[in-house]
Amino acid sequence: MFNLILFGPPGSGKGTQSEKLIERYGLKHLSTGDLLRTEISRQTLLGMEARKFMDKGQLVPDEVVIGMISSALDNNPQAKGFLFDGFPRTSEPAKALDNLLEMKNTSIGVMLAMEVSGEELVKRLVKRGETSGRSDDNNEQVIRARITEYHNKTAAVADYYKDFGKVVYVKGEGSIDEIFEALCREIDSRLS
Ligand code: B4P
Repeated sequence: MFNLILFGPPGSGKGTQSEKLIERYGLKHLSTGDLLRTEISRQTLLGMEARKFMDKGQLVPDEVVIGMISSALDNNPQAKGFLFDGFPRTSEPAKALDNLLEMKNTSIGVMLAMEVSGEELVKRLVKRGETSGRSDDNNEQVIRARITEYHNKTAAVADYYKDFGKVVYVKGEGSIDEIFEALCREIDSRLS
């Protein structure tokens, strides 16, 4: 089993690259953003609670996302590996994820961290907001709050994996295909 984390600030291209990576490597895609948006569209209690945070550009509480990921792992016993997109975003879920994977006799193979400048992130998300219908994309103040939240709370998650020698930084600016090939080179060097 090969598990990887695609890491980076909001708008760095995690969702975009995940779609291509799961196709090439046959991994199961677990995007906490997508899982939360599904809960919101179904108007579940979890979704209603999550929405209060997401609409302000804040992170959803740890226990909510840990519970969601735990169920997703249990619901996919046949997976060849998992691609975690947008999870973990704080250190507590990072430790919880390690424990959950250990129970399945597996672990994180690599964290691929995409680096994109702040102004490019805002530009991409404002543009996506013109068509996405996402309430967290259609207001520049909320977009900037998400980026601040990333620097204050999420960026440190890379330090946690750095201690295990598992972090690789990849430039997240350039064409989608160029970035994809750079990510694949890193994965291939760990699979061979
Ligand atoms: P997410 O859904 O995870 O999404 P994201 O960070 O906004 O975007 P992503 O990096 O996937 O960018 P994308 O490929 O779409 O999070 C949304 C919210 O959910 C969070 O703010 C938080 O509230 C909550 N949440 C999610 N997970 C959580 C967790 N674990 N814990 C707590 N809360 C959580 O790309 C963005 C745009 O750029 C697209 O329009 C794309 O077309 C464009 N783009 C991509 N690559 C490009 C390139 N190379 N050049 C130009 N444009 C590019």
